[in-house]
Amino acid sequence: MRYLTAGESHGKGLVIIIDGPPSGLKITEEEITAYVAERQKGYGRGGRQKIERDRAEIISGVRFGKTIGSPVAVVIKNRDYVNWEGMMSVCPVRGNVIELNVPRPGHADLPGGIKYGHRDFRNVLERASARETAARVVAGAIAKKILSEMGIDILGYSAAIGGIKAKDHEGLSIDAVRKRIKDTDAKYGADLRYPDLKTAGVVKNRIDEALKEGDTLGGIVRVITTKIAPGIGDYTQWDRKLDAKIAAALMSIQAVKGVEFGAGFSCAALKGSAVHDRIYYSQKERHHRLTNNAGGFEGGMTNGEPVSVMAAVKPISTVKKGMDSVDVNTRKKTRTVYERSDVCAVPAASIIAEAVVAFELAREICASVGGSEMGRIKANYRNYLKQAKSY
Ligand code: EPS
Repeated sequence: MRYLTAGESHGKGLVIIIDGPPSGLKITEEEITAYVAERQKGYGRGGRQKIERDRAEIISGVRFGKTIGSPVAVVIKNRDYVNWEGMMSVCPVRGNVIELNVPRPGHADLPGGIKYGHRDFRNVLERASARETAARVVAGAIAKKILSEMGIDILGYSAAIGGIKAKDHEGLSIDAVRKRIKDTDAKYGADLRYPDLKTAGVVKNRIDEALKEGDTLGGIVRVITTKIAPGIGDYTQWDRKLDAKIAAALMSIQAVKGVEFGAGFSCAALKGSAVHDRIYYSQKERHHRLTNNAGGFEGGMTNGEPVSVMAAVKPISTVKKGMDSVDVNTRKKTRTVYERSDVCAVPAASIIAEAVVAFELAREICASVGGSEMGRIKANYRNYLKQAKSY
């Protein structure tokens, strides 16, 4: 399984082609749309999400509610396109175009302009925009269904926003984290996807402050799963390591600047005996661990424990109060231009992270146990799990 996306943020829409999905997977436009709509939420989003009502239209690969094994193509139309037709037209006739010649620090503008020879940075920013992730979440919707067929649950959430870290969530089960998020969001009337009632109020205030100051905030997103069969991924070649593929998928999300598994960077300061997850055996649980500093991976393979991975999301680079930059035509020092943007997109990033991790896991499990049809993959996975348990 693999996918490619296309589409500009203010163009006609987004397209995704998921190549090589298993056949026999039940999936509907409504299910994909519901997941894609989750990504649109999040306290701190800007005016754009009031315009868009992302709806997934399946173009191919699904018949009578089930995948048939051929590529699944999905389109999400941009409702905002009607306001941008003149600026974004595909026709050779130029509308009344206001060029953007001042690159924003932190965005793809300057290196993208140099690479593709554009001085109007709209040609870069339209594709570099995180709007593209709506399409990637479609792939995540399909991957999540595959995982659920195998009894694997996955959750992405905000572990920190604007420097405030959620407390005591690391050891909780997926269901317990979900409950905390629900309680927090209900209490504060805000979609923060943040599992700490005590500090959620401070987070909300911090987003409000950043909005008033014309600034932006980042944070940390965390993705956790239930237990996965050991040995998915491979240690025998560098590009077969599943944790590396997951890290690459997370790094490819707009604004992500760091990835860590389990205890991650904090391991570097500890002694080996304090880091490595001791191995135990019992008749009921077979080989198992009582800690998960490895984040579910050893040697690039799942080790039978839940996957636990975090990604650092930098603050959005479209800053309302402006930043120092240079007009690439006049070469004069100036301030960046502000059109519109989000103040904080960490809750949305947690859905995107969940989606891309789900895709890497589903792809690897399908390839690992073999089979092009969902029933066979499910049976193969169950059989593999049984063998791994009896090892
Ligand atoms: C983005 C800028 C904003 C965000 C956008 C990502 O869009 P606009 O310029 O239209 O206000 O809202 O994200 C989305 C549209 C989305 O659906 O997530 C950027 O520059 O990356």
